[in-house]
Amino acid sequence: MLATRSGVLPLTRVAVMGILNATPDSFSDGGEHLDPGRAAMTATRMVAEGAALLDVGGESTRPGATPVPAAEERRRLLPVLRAVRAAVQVPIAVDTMKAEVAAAALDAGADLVNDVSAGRHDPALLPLCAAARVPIVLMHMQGTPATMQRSPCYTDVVAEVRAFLAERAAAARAAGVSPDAILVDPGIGFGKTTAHSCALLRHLDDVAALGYPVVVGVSRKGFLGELLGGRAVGGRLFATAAAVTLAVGRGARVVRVHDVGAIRDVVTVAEALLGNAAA
Ligand code: PMM
Repeated sequence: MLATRSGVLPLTRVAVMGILNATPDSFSDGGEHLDPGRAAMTATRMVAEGAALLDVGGESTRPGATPVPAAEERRRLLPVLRAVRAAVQVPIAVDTMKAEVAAAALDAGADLVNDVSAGRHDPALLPLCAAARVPIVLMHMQGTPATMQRSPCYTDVVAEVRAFLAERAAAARAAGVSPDAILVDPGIGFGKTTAHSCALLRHLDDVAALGYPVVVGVSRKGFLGELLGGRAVGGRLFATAAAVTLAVGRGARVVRVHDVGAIRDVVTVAEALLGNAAA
């Protein structure tokens, strides 16, 4: 169960998190949602299609992306966030590594923080989440978005990601974040080869065994394109569906996706096949 200011997500069923990037350069929806009115329309559609929560970000973390100053991130994010907040009632996560941006987003109506650096980029972020009593997603990444895909290297990717997430969850708790307010994410594609991403999905149950709800983001990602011989971003929906099905089978509780309607169906059927009680 995940308690937020905009309501409780039981997480007895897998929650679909709809992605809204208020960025000019995200790898798959870059530029689409910089306009607040358009973003609000997309948010409304995603909720109608079954999104239990949304993820709004103002800084692209695609491989090779250059960092965005906090002022620019706020300038992109806040008008979109306010419009989305006015349009929908589901919990909204703010996808940021910066405490300053997260604080402004929480003021503008965000309910939780999604930090791809797991609190390492900005030491003020975990204390902020603790003080504001908001949940946080802690994601694994090797390196930084600018460099992470140059030469990802692990001895045992599953054990290392799991140990990292355990350490970051302990850091969050030490900063005062409630254990019930922590989610973990193996960071598919963040400093990982295709083989690393596949191994993490295959052994996602090892990550789930940490005891925190697991968030997984596979939607339209590069490893799926590589598995399909270099398929472009727009042709990766069925690949996303396959990866989501496996992730649900291995214990994911939240799936972060662009194509909410299609993936909501995928999750519903996957849960029924698995015999998940509430499906
Ligand atoms: N992936 C992206 C951005 N933020 N956050 C979490 N928790 N997990 C992810 O896998 C993740 C993320 C990059 O994908 P996008 O450009 O489609 O947003």
